[in-house]
Amino acid sequence: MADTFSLQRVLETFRSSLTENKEVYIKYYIAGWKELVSFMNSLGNVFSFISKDVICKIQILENFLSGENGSHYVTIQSMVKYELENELVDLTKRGSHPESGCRTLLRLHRALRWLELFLERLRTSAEDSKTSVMCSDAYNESLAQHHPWLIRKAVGVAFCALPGRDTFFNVMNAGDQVQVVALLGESLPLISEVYQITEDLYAKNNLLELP
Ligand code: 1Q0
Repeated sequence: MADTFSLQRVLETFRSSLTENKEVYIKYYIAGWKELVSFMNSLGNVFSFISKDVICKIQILENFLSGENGSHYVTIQSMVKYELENELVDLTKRGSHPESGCRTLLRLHRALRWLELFLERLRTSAEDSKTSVMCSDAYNESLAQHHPWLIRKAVGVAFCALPGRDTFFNVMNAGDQVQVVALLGESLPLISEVYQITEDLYAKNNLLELP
């Protein structure tokens, strides 16, 4: 992973995450999140409680991937099948498998919806739009529904520390604003596709509310 964030690289990792028959490689899904974390870290310490949580979840999934049962964790589809068949998921309340791959990935999956909503707002925003408003609107429509009051408050505080729209466009390292908007237009369908495939898989297996 290079030091400077680039939207292009995020796009490439999410593109690589789709297999020919539309399964999702966990390795690349995680790589996409790592890029986003490196971006978030560059925004300052206010965001470290968020990036710590994401890093922790990435680590759990990486441990599965490099562990003795790693071959079952190649795609999200194979992970779901393996963990369900072997009763490795706490389905209704936390018990003997509090950190299953399925519940861990679900948290990132919900956050991917936030990212999709936020980037779509950014793509279509006017020059004077506020990133904090775009971020919190996207958050309230997605992740907030899964977070308790205290976290929602802390997240609200962090949003106030977000840099402005121009800075966001610059750090994406994808050229001028017209080029960034074009690249966002190219990235979003991919992110949506990865999101939707995961969403359908989790819905089909009744996994959308894992504790
Ligand atoms: C750039 C601004 C970042 C704004 C992030 C918005 C989402 C905030 C949510 C943060 C909650 C973190 C605190 C911990 C919560 C956990 O309790 C919760 C549930 O886990 P668990 O184990 O207790 O059941 N965890 C989560 O819900 C996971 C949350 C992950 C949030 C990931 C946000 C990652 C953002 C990355 C930077 C995106 C930059 C976008 C623009 C870049 C251009 C492509």
